[in-house]
Amino acid sequence: MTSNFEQLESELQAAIAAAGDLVSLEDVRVTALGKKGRISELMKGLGELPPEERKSFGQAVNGLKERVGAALNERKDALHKAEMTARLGSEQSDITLPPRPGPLAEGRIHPVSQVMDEITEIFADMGFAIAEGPDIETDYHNFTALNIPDEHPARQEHDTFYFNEKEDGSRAVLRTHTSPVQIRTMLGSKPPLRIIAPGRVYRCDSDQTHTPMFHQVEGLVIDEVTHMGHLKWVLESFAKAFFEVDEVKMRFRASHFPFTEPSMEVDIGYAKVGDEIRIGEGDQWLEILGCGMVHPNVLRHVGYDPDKVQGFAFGVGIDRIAMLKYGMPDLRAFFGADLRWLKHYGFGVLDVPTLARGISS
Ligand code: 2U9
Repeated sequence: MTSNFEQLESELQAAIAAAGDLVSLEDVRVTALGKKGRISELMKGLGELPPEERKSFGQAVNGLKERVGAALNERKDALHKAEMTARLGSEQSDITLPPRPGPLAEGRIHPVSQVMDEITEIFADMGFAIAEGPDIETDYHNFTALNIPDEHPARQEHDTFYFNEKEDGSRAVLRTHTSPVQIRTMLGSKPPLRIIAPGRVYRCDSDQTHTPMFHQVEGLVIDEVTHMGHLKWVLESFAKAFFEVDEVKMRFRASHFPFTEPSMEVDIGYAKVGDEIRIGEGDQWLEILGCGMVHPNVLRHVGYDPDKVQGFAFGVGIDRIAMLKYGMPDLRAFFGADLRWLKHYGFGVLDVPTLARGISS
């Protein structure tokens, strides 16, 4: 009996060692341990043995089963490993290659989104937080809190889209500027504040340079010491970073807005060379934004004490500076959903603007 067992064991061990892949190893397992396998068959003879031999026979079969099982597992692990090593050797990938162009490569980022990302990147680098608010506003947040009371001419100048009157006589509006976002932020927090509010705004106006929906980014800084020198530095740094030039000429012209005092409109110097506009050189002027020191009445409306805190604000038309920077002549094309236009002026999805890489490359 013992030699039969030894014979069977060495046969099975040899078959296990000879199995060159997982499929042949499985065949060996079935031959040895399957329901009708050679070791299982041995067990069936147990009942025919005299009772005194059954115990040692059973122990011998179980020992054989265990050793063959362990050898099978060991061989299985070794084959797995070999298979994996072979795959890793044959399926090499070069992780330095650029991503394969898939459907994403076909898509384009709209120039307005790109310019918004560029602007937020520049101001985030200067320590500004991004604030957001609703497109549908109350009359209070859009006008009254900004020192534009009822009957103020600015209400007409803004060409407001009004909603129907509610039962209590109030009327919601589509925000005409992003300034209500700053009002909401001030109402909800204490100074110091340093925020920008990018987003959509709406005015009932439509021609070659105006669309009923357009985009703005406004900024607001409030603390105890901020003055016009800071305002000029921030705007100059912004203009240099945005137009990607080392020097920029800026001109601050006195203006009037109800929410700032004093108020200014800001022009940057440019030269026209052929059809091209070169920012930072030449002696022509282009208006790019409005700004000023926040009006004390605005501070009072949000519960700030104008004798303790002050600050500056500015507003930039995103669509307009996008046209300037990327040479897009017609504002209406921005919202025409023409794929050929988007292919021409749009940006690759992976070209995320960062200051480190160059804001628009
Ligand atoms: C608060 C206080 C003051 C935001 C400002 C301007 C000047 C401005 C225009 C630029 C181009 C609008 O899109 S545009 O036509 N904006 O000239 N905006 S100061 O002043 C604020 C905002 C919020 C609480």
